[in-house]
Amino acid sequence: MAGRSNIVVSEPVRDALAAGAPVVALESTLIAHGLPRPRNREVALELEEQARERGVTPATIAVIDGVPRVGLDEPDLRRIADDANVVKLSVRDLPVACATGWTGATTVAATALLAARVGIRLFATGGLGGVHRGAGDSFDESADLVTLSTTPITVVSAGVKSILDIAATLERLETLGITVVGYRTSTFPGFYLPRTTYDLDWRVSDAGQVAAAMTAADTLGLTSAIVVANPLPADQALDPALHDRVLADALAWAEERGIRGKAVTPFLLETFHRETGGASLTVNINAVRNNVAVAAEIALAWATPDRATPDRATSDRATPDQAPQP
Ligand code: PSU
Ligand code: MN
Repeated sequence: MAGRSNIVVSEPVRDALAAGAPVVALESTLIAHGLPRPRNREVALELEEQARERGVTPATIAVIDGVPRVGLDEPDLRRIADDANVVKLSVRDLPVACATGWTGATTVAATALLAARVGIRLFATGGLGGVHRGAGDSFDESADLVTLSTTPITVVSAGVKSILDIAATLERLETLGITVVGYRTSTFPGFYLPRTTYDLDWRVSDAGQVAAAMTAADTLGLTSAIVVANPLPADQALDPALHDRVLADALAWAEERGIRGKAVTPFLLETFHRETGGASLTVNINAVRNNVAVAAEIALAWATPDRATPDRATSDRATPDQAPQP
């Protein structure tokens, strides 16, 4: 089986990386287990197209027949979207999937790891995994967090979904040394809703500032991720009353049915899509699209040879959000 676990980089992605051209990684669990078929396949293709239209090479990542692939061709992308046997792979699953020739979709954790291994610096997703409600008893915290603490990649997400314990997730991001910046916001976004009640320490006003922070992180020798929290525009949000009702039901049903482990997140997402009559699905897709747009902007800024350095960015500094002075 030697060689099975070598990461295979598609030709367009390899060429872009070799040329220093902008590349954005895309995850496949969101396609296989986060969105319903057949809409998921259209979204997978649309997201790639959206990156290309901006002059950025998309690299959707998955494990196909035991081979970790960075950049999927269309048949593989379709397979990830259409095939109900595609499993959900976090980092700890990768060795076994590779050894046994399995096909699976990669979570934020596994996608970030594979992307960083081949030198990709930008990654767009929907929402990160995080600390689940009741984690004090269940210990259910996504491996996304711990992987991002040791993976040098910039992840654009619309925050985390309210299915999680948002406050605990933010605390863990802090403990794990993961940099978090609000993209044109000082408030952590709530995925379906543009804002939560949680303030962020840092806000950035453009893609160049994120690229400058990446440069600074490299200079400092940091090997942790930067999370760019990118809120959905207010007019695209889910109705808050509908959101609250469905959230309460979804959490109660997960508990009643004893849903555990890696099944929890897909169960909650599917329940949301069904119980909102598809409204949460539209919001979800819009959020991912927004994140691809911002990740593409940052990738372009990062690939520009004269990108802002931390020194040169001083005229337009990222602003620490300070408590009002007495
Ligand atoms: N959160 C979402 N949508 C998703 C996921 C998370 O809003 O599709 C997916 C991502 O792939 C993420 C994974 O990495 O679920 C986290 O799963 P778990 O909670 O089992 O670690
Ligand atoms: Mn979990």
